[in-house]
Formats: sequence, C-alpha cells, structure tokens
Amino acid sequence: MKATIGAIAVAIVIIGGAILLVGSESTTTNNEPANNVSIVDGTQIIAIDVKGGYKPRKSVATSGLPTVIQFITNGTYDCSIAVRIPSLSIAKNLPPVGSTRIDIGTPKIGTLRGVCAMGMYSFEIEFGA
Ligand SMILES: [Cu+2]
Repeated sequence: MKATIGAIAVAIVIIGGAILLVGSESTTTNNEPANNVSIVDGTQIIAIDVKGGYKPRKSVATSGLPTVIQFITNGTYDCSIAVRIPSLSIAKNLPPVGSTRIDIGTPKIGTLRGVCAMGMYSFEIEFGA
C-alpha cells in the first residue's frame, strides 16, 4: 500500500513537471519577437513560417542591410500562400511546400507589413537602427 502511494506520488510529480515544461514552452513560443533573423554572407534573412497565417507575426530586424524574406511553406493550402507586401508592390504565390526567398532590397528604419491576398492574415517586420 505504501509502495502504491509512493508510486502515485512519483507519477504526480512527473506529470506536474511535464505540464510545467509544456507550459513554459508555449510561453516562449508566444513571446514575440522570435529569433528568426540571421545574417549570412552580409545578407539578412528573415524566416517566416506560412501556414494558417504567418509566424512570427512580428519580427525585429536591422535596417540598412540587403535583406530577403524567406517564406517557408509546409503543406500550406490556405490563402496565406498568396502573400502581399503592398508598400513594395510585392505579390507572390508561394508553393504549398518549399522555401521561397523574396528580395526586399535594403530596408530603411520603419515597419514593413505583409498580408495574405484576402487581408485576413498579416505579419510585420520592424527594422531598427
Ligand atoms: Cu487570407
């Protein structure tokens, strides 16, 4: 009987720990901006996952660097594959699966907004100094 209670207590601690881990993980994924910006050979790459919207919704990047947005689709069949960046007159239909780079030149300080063709999903990239 004592052994059973002990086993139950251990199980509760393990389950509790697992819930805490899952909880903290979802907190960090919700904590935007995410770490999705890298610089490779002088080109700034902003990676955005496309599926039922754009993730992260908000990116923070650096102005004054040659920049591409890398849109990553993976079984994406919703309208977020039809991406638009109105201020740059960019309209691109992404493949359902793949990695598509869009050159956005050398951004100035400010916020760039993108939307799906229907305007229901959006993302923004803040270019700082
Ligand atoms: Cu849409």
